Amino acid sequence: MVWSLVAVAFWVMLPAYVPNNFAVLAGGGQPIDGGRMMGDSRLLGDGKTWRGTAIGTLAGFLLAMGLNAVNAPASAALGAQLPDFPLLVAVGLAFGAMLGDIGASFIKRRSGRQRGAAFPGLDQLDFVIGALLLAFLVDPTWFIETFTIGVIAVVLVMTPILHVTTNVIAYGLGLKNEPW
Ligand code: CTP
Ligand code: K
Ligand code: MG
Repeated sequence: MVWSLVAVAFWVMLPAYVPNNFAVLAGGGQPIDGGRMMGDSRLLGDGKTWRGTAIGTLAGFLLAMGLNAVNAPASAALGAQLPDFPLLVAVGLAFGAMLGDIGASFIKRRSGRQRGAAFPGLDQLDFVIGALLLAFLVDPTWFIETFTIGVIAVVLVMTPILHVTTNVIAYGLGLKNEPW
């Protein structure tokens, strides 16, 4: 029971987990805010780029399509009925994750935090909020069937743990400037 909740939660969030990691790998180029300021701070900052956002979204979408292709054997192997990703949901989860991260940068700049500064709590869950919100907006029926209270509870506990772990690894490998 708990195992199948964990399996479903991890599976369903994978297309929202990978965009940020791919954005880190792909980042660079034109910032989304084009250098614009709001008051004394940048609107978003140099850490949110068009390229990172586009490649991150594409990676999450393609991963969802890949997961759909292996759903049956994976469900059998894990002993859980894993969800399929409708096209719009796949886009919603991936792009929503990027939007959540961008929204967090907006909030960080308004609260005087420079690019790269940590905002514990927000850093770990911004992309989850964005992904869930956009998935709900594009397909409420799928969302309500898939994101039961149990799945959401597991996602909220599991995500910060995974996020901290992957970022520490990315920092250790020299891919990221800060371990958060
Ligand atoms: N990145 C990107 N585009 C995005 C998100 C991330 O290009 N939409 C890249 C940037 O190179 C960024 C790196 O991934 O510096 C790390 O992402 P993140 O930690 O989210 O950004 P920060 O640089 O920490 O900036 P912020 O303080 O605004 O979160
Ligand atoms: K971030
Ligand atoms: Mg950061």
